[in-house]
Amino acid sequence: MSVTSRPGPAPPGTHEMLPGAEPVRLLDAAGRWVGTGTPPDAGLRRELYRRMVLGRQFDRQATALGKQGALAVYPSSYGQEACQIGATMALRETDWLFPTYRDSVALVARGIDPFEVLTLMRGSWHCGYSVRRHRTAPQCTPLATQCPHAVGLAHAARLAGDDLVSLSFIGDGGTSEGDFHEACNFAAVHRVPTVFLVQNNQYAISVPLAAQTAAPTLAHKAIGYGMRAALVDGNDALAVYTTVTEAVERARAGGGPTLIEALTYRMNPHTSADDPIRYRSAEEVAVWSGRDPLDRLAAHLRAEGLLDDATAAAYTAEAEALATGLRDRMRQPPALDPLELFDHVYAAPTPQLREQAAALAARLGRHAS
Ligand SMILES: Cc1ncc(C[n+]2csc(CCOP(=O)(O)OP(=O)(O)O)c2C)c(N)n1
Ligand SMILES: [Mg+2]
Repeated sequence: MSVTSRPGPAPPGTHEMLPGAEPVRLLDAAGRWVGTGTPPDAGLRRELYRRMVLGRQFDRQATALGKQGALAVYPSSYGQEACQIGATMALRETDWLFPTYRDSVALVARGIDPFEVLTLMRGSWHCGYSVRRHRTAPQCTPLATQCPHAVGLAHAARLAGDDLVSLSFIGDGGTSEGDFHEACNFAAVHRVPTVFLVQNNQYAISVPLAAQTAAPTLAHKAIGYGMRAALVDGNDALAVYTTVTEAVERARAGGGPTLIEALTYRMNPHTSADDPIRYRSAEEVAVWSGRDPLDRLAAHLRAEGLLDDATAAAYTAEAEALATGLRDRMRQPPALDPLELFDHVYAAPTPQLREQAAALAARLGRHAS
């Protein structure tokens, strides 16, 4: 079937391929509803907040475990909870999520066991959870490689008649990669039911956005591919949830992909191995700590009578129990066999890999398999 003859909603007009002049914002800095329509369902807003409280505590605990040496590395989600959880909650269970190393909190919000989420960070070659059961790909460390995977899976599913949408997370730095370009182009040409969510946290390790792109915003890149664009306040959980939901449901209805840029900030170092004092100012960090996504949603819920002290205390207690349980289970060192590193690289190992495996085995005082 030719691309142009495909049935379904009309392709986007040029104006829809450009982001608005201002990011979509539904809650102002004090948490007041400033949207034009009605806010999402009250139960959903509360659940969003609950998962953000759990996510933040998970992130705190994982950061501490990283400092204690229980994790090889941990890239924190602190400050990006509205992006990760708002977007994840816009998906159905049957949809697929393609996360990066940054997105552990999204995985917890998706219902994956927090202990399993950290398996990769403990040095295992396996991501720890069942990818198929959770419809969540392993967290990708090679930048942007998750994007063609997400596009390919959604394209194949549509050809097979399966009703699903894929969502890939990507960082601002990742948008400079060839894989991102190829994924966007293919998705737009074939009107693949997929959504790209760029978490623009302003830095790619020490590289600021201004050194990453000359585009007015990352969302402007959408027009180059012919897909819809949206720019959203990434610290406004309701704005992220609503924008991603619209994009996901449009993709499901045959309306093609959307590129969403969420403006946010990484409050912690890039990973436990980074020193951000060398490349960003305390003043800048202070400005963003005044824009905390949990504080904003909590203020909104309290003003609307959707959150009282008892409920807030129950969420905190649940989050602390999650962290304690995680810490306890982390006491056991992971059962890792360094030689497994070579097992799944190719179906038939190359001579070079066999040589490397033999060298490692010799160092370990063992025979290579
Ligand atoms: C293909 C590739 N090149 C380089 C790296 C090294 N690297 C790891 S994280 C990172 C920065 C990515 O920044 P961004 O996409 O903005 O994501 P963030 O870490 O800010 O969430 C780089 C360059 C990598 N992992 N993969
Ligand atoms: Mg970044």
